[in-house]
Amino acid sequence: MSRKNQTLGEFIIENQTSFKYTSGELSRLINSIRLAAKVVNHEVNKAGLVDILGAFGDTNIQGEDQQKLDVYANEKFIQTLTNRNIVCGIASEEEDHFIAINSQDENNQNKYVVLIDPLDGSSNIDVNVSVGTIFSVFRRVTPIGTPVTLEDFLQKGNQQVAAGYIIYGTSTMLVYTTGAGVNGFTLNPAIGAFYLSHPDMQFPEDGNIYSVNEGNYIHFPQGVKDYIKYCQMEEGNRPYTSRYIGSLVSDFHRNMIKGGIYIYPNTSKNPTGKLRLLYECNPMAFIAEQALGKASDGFTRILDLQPTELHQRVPFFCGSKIMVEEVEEFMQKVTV
Ligand code: AHM
Ligand code: MG
Repeated sequence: MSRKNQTLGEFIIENQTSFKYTSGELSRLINSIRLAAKVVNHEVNKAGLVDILGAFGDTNIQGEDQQKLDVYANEKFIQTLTNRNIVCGIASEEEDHFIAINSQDENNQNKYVVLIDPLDGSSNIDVNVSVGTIFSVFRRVTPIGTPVTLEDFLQKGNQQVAAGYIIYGTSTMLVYTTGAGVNGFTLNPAIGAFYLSHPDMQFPEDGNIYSVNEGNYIHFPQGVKDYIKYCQMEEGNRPYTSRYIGSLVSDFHRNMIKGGIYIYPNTSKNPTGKLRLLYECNPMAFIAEQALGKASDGFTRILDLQPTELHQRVPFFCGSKIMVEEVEEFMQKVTV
């Protein structure tokens, strides 16, 4: 059972046997993510001190500016997972295509693929606001010892074996699940160790925080417009409080602790939404459900969506169970 003040290393060892496919491989994978997180954390923390800010002059497949730290974080996570020979494939929000690892080596017996958003919310770096890393882990579906294919990455979210995020905030935390609840670990920077600070994290069943970029209101579907008016109405525990950082990991983390809902709907500008199913929505949905919350695209459970492409975007409604169910009702009432 989990104990406060346990280090992440101890926790991983202690809980390894409770994982149904126990072979140590997943534990090594989480360990590598822990290591890369510390390296990226070091760099993120000194972002204000060194001349590392500003656009890299490159754009990713979605046509967005990449910041230098995005590139750095992307490299560090890929390098760590590749060098330690732990996974057979990686897909990253910052890479156009998935990466097959040791695909020529038929002795490569690794069975996991990782999908990662190395530095989410990176437009916040320049203004000293929290950013995060999000990761998602699947068992490959193609035979072990053969090169991975797209099929290994386009699995439904309900097949995830682990997912987590790192939040580079006032403290740096690593929060993850392997399908048996959600645990949060806080980095003690003096020692360089993550300690179990938030065992068995759970969303309050209901909440009073709504997090949405209301500046896009005019472009929202009618169901979301109606829901926002409902949030602002004086009745029961309403009006709710509006809190929006614009950094998914931070908004999600706050809402999981305090009770709330995060919304990024489809808009007339982004008809399929902004967030990526594979790198952002699936892992956050898995964590949300493991923390007794809910995640939906307004109509369907996120984890039941069949991905069709690596960089697919979906509308995202995620948070306290009752709040997500309420917004789904509003979405389903209107079809426009
Ligand atoms: P990114 O992957 O380009 O960083 O974008 C994802 C981020 C989320 O962290 C955040 O919730 C959202 O985009 C904010 O978008 P907007 O500025 O449109 O409100
Ligand atoms: Mg992102």
